[in-house]
Amino acid sequence: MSRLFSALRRTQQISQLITQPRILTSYRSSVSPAQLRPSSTRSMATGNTDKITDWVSRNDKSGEFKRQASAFRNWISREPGAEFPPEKDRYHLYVSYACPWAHRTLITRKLKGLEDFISFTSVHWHLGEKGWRFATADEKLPGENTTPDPLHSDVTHLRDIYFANDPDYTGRFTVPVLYDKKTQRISAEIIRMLYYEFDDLLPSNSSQKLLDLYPTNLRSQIDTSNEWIYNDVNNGVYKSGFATTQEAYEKNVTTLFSSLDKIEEHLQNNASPYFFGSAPTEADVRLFTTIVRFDPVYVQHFKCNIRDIRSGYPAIHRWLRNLYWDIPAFQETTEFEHIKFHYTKSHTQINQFAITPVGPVPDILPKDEEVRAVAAVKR
Ligand SMILES: N[C@@H](CCC(=O)N[C@@H](CS)C(=O)NCC(=O)O)C(=O)O
Repeated sequence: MSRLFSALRRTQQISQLITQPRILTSYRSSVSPAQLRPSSTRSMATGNTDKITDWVSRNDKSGEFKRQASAFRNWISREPGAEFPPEKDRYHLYVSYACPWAHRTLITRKLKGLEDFISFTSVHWHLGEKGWRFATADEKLPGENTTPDPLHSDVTHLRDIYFANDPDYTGRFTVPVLYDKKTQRISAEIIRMLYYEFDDLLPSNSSQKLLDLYPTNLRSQIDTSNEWIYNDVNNGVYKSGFATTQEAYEKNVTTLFSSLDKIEEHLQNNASPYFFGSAPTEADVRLFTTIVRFDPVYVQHFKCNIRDIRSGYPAIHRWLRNLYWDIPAFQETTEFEHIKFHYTKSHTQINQFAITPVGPVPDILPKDEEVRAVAAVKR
């Protein structure tokens, strides 16, 4: 298995080299925590001259949001002699409960039973001028571990961790980040490392160890669906919502809904509660974090309102609720207050007065309840 995995990684790295030529040259040696610079000494909001709300570059006439590729892709590996071996208490995840990409890492960590091996902190839901900040000691926010940075008492913002890793970093300061306490290096390429690399530390035959989120027989289907689901759905909601021209918005919102139609059809014909096969896989994890945010946020905030999930997509709605209500890793990592407040109160270029809409109520429906129109048809 591990040989297969490293072959897979090599293929991945090669494709990354083709699509993201900058990333492998951006590694820099680590800086000691003592060299962490307080964020107040930096004047810029993103490590470059962009404002935090400049999601679409001001020079980009297309009006389209283009998500930055992760810059740091260090890899935990159980291969002998690996630079980043799996070890208990060595790695710390920095996440935001609001962010779908970070949410994937929390779900995977729980599904794989890695709670005792990898610690985590969630930042405050507000993304301000200096990026993500940690909650202060007297702020009581919902969600486990929404606290000051437990590793560096002088650090107030996530960007300080980025600058410690690379003082010349010029990108955005995104979550999730996996931090190596031993070398102070970071990685933003996370979920797949958690699938197998820690397996030797897990009790043999535990259900978490046996859970294979990327099974060999489903890999090509998962990879193919990842490609269009990432572009059209996971990122499609952002491309719709951050568009700064009518054309860019309409192009992306129609693509998003054609892809949701395609997913609906796939799930309608699916006897299992999971996207592929008879157990959860990466495909469920990756799609869930977008769909669970869809009705509470994306419909109104990102103008993804051709349909909503609860009244327009019965098969997606069923799939979503099965994961949320039946598998604790999905429910226990979903924090609706972080999700709703983050988008509506941070994106002031979209929502000037930072008012958070009250509905829909509830954030997610119980399995045996439907919106009135759907219930009326069923009766
Ligand atoms: N590197 C991630 C993307 C992560 C990402 O874009 N995170 C967003 C939140 S959902 C973030 O932290 N944004 C802060 C910023 O851009 O300033 C990936 O592609 O896997």
